[in-house]
Amino acid sequence: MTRPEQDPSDEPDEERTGDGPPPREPVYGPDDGVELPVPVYDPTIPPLTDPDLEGGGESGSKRSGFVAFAGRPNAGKSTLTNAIVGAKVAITSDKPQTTRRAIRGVLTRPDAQLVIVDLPGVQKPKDSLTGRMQRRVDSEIRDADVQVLVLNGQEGVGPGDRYIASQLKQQRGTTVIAVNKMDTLNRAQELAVLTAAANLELGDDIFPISARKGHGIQPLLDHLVGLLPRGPFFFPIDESSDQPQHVLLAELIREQIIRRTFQEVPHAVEVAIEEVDRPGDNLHIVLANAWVETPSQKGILIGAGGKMIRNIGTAARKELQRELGTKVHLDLQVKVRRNWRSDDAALDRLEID
Ligand SMILES: Nc1nc2c(ncn2[C@@H]2O[C@H](COP(=O)(O)OP(=O)(O)O)[C@@H](O)[C@H]2O)c(=O)[nH]1
Ligand SMILES: [Mg+2]
Repeated sequence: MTRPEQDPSDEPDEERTGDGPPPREPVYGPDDGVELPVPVYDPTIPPLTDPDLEGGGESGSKRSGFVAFAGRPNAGKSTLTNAIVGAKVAITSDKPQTTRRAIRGVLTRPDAQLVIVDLPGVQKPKDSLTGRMQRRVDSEIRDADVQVLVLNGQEGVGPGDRYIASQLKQQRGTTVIAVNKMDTLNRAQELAVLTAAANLELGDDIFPISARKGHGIQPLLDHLVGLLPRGPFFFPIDESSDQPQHVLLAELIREQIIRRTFQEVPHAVEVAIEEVDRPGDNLHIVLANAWVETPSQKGILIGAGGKMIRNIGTAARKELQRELGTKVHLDLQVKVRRNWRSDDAALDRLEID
């Protein structure tokens, strides 16, 4: 198999990382490794066999709609999305800008289809990338049937949350508050953050949860379903996300990069899948490029003696294997493209709109 022609505008500054010595096992941090969300809904009870469900029944008994997650970066919106959907549809990390696209996660149960819109954290735009992200956040919040303000219980309620709350008050939909990371709080802190959440005056629907541990999700979910309008389903019942496969695979690789790098690198990295081949039943070959903005960022990503990129490759390969259900050979190259975050053509190609 040959690698496709490189875009001539790319700088010839690249590094092969797919070959070479066998990768060593990575050292996992607390946030690393193959991490499966806690499923909160068991789709086997009762089975979804009603033909009326497939493609969306018209019978008036079912509810269906869009629920947008708003909140500061790091509040746990993507973790909560995965917990509700019961599959890893969104990547997570403690770095801002982990979520760049509006991802739809779909939960179908016999009585309802809930489409979660997981959004980037609300922030001040500073380049084309963050400008696009913010416009998308605004329009998705406007279009949703229900908005959930996800608060970071560990950090408490701050000016950023008050700003988002003021935006949400202007929306037509119902707003619900989820106070996340309750697993990190003692009684007094719980009380303080729930009081601060109530003072945002977004209504009485405040749910203390732990997205990571799966605590408190079911009551939140039942409440959200009750707020959805009646109507046919929007997605096939076996679909858990609207993301094309190549985008999800690229995101899984980017997750491993941002979890292992610091300072500017997590913001500067984007991953694009160039090719996915399946030469045998039990093997996928994935060719991917990791874009950074400067040679020094590239140096950080490669690491001393290529150690960093080998660790990233090993961890990413495990994620891809879990997702694809086969063995995976991952060929990951690091490339420099200056200012891709301000380059609209690059953002279009990366499908960030
Ligand atoms: N302790 C704790 N950590 C959480 C919880 N939910 C999310 N996190 C962590 O918070 C960080 C940010 O989560 P993420 O879902 O990416 O936040 P987002 O930026 O709002 O999408 C990650 O490191 C998560 O593992 C939780 O309920 N408890
Ligand atoms: Mg996120």
